Amino acid sequence: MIDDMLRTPEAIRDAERWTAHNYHPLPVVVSSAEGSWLTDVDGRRYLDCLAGYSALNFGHRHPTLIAAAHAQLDRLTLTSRAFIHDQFADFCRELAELCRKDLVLPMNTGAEAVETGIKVARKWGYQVKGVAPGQANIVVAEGNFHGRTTTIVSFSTDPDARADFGPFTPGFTVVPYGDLAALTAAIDENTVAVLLEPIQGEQGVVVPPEGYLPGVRRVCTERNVLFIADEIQSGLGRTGDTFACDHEGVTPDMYLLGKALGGGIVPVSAVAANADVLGVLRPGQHGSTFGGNPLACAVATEVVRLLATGEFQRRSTELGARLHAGLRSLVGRGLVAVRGRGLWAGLDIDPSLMSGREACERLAERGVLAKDTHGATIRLAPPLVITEEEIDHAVAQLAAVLAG
Ligand code: IF1
Repeated sequence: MIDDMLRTPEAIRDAERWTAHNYHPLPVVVSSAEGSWLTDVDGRRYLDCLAGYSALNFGHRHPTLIAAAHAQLDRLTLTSRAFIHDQFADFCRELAELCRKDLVLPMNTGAEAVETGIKVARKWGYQVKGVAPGQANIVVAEGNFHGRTTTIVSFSTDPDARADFGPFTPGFTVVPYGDLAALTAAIDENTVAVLLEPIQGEQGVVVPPEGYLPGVRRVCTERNVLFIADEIQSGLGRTGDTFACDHEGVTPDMYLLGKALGGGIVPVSAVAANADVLGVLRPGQHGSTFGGNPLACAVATEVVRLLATGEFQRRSTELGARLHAGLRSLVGRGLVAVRGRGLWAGLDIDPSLMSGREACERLAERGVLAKDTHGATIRLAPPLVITEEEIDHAVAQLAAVLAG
């Protein structure tokens, strides 16, 4: 009886009727949210342990970010890059300073930042490194996830991401993730860049061996190859540092940023690099209608200022230690392995118990939202505003799900 009265089933049917089925969402219809908590159309509350795949690092509707959005909405929202606006310089300067780089190129989605990085690396290769025209190659990793455009899936190793989307963009060499020898061997005279996630998110929060990223940095310097770090999911406080590369003191030639840069309010992405790299671009060679728009800049500038305090990096480190301690206590009690750093974890569930999807469905029934990646692996990435009590609650619900 109560189920007949719930609005959720009707809202799900309506959504499914009018959209392409490129997702298989959990049967949850969210209507409002604040901090780490979501409320569905029937008033049920859920603890958000996905945080928009790390786009909600500061929680839902962080008051400082919402206030910046409201103020800008009442002043100016879009100019295109045909003109300059009064939010632009502050955003680019403060993000460049956070990245310790000379320049920033603002875009909108993560994939656009990745595509921008690929184009800039190729142009740098031809104009600065002297690679033969049309011969540039970029080394990437097995298990990579960098977005969904045709060029990006051209170097994906996920059959579902590639099937029937060809023909593909050439110029990419795939090597095993974490294997420095294989990466070094793959670099030749036409290699312009190495593109890596410092921690592979979609692959299941896979942390590379200690020393791998410093090794990549060293090899790229020695071979005059750009090290491009895709920090779109791993960056901006998620792992306990501003950037995941910071953990081993590695500075890439190019940061690719997105997701949380927009504060969970507007899509904001960016490429940050020094002038000898981003300086290869001239007017008319690259751009975007919405890239660096006033609303995006107003919100993202406040995001950069929140990160500049170090508060969210400290929270991710301290609360992440609590999360990982709780998760490790479940190894052998339904979990096979736990990976990750800070408030970011990949969990391998004993596949004989249930799939990752089933675990997420059962967690949702218990008021905790998470997302499976592949098979029996789920990822936990709560907002960095989560509390100790909420972490303990999430771990307790997971333990109950695993215990059946
Ligand atoms: C979906 C995955 C995560 C990313 C990294 C670039 C991008 C992403 C490291 C592109 C985006 C999103 C895409 C979204 C779900 C989510 C995802 F499951 F797809 F793989 F997080 F792991 N680099 N990841 O993680 O950024 O263009 O989406 O802004 O496509 O379902 P975007």
